[in-house]
Amino acid sequence: MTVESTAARKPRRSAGTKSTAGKRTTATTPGTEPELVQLLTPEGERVKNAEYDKYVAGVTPEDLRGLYRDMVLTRRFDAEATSLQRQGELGLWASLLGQEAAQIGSGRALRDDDYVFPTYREHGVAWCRGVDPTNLLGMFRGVNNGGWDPNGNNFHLYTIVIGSQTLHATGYAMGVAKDGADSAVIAYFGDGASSQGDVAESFTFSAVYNAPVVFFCQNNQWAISEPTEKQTRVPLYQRAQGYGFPGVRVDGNDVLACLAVTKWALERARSGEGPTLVEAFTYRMGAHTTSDDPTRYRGDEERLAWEAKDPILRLRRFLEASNHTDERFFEELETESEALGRRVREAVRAMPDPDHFAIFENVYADGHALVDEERAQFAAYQASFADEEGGN
Ligand SMILES: Cc1ncc(C[n+]2csc(CCOP(=O)(O)OP(=O)(O)O)c2C)c(N)n1
Ligand SMILES: [Mg+2]
Repeated sequence: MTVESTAARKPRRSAGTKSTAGKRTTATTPGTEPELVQLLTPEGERVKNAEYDKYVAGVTPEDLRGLYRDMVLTRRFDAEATSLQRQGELGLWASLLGQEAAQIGSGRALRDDDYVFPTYREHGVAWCRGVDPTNLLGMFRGVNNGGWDPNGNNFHLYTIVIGSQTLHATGYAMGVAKDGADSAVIAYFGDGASSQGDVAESFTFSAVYNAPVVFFCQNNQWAISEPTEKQTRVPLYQRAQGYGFPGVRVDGNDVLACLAVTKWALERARSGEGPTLVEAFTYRMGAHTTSDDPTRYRGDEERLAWEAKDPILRLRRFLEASNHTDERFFEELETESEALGRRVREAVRAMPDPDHFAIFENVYADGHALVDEERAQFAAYQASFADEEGGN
């Protein structure tokens, strides 16, 4: 399976809108628009796809309800986290609003023994891996140094240094191959990260060493205030061609298509066919983080156009149209959502402040003179507040 040479330079907004139901989708012909794997239209209609249908052939109505539940609960958790930041309970929050299908579809394609290297926005994938959501909030509250044991759920700690986790994933995948295991590794990153040297290096290494890794790029159209056209002159998935592995663009707001394409890519990895680049074409519906104000650099029409392609709405339409569910399911889910919101809210407020000196204990195994000096300086700084209070 190959990706042919680059497509014409199209304006960003026209790209990625053309569905390829029933057609071979991984190749593009020069001069044509980038193609997009889609199994569910925004209206919730199931479209056939000769290449990818088989990867979701075993999906039952119960599985579909499960995917819907995952997306709804993830969105509810995310909204609660945004509110908690606004109430001063978290230092910062990076919302995944709009990216639920990309994360739940790819997250549910994974096996337990696969290993995930996320960015800082993969709350939906963390959910699929069984990481307790309150652990994510502890990190954004600044009361833990990461929040979970990466090996507990094969879900690495969040990485803020843009793109660096693709190298960690590649090295890990090379190790998996050396061990002779048939697990796969998946690295999440953004459209902005695709410009980083680390990502280019991981593409080269993974291709040359045939590493069992899936590069899952959520192209949410923005890297803080920079649009995707500032990152690339070709559709991102076509970058893979230059490295010698396949790339595919999937509708990132279609949970079924994300599930199918990721399963395909993981199977390639498991069977020794090496890396794959998946570009999930989606949209960051909220701010970059709670420190950002997107009204400074983008207009409402764009957001409204993407709201019409909402990932949760389209699956709901499909579930209703195919009689796979009833009103009770939605009501119960609403109750469950509210309970989740309450649980994380209470958990965050009850989190104890960490011991301020603990951070000095984890720098070197056997201590270090410089760290001792810094600890002493910090102790004096803290003591200065006590003096002030005493003096007043
Ligand atoms: C190496 C590095 N450079 C810059 C930053 C600052 N920074 C944080 S997020 C971000 C944009 C990332 O955009 P993208 O990769 O598209 O991911 P998204 O936030 O859209 O999910 C930047 C530049 C950083 N964290 N690390
Ligand atoms: Mg982005």
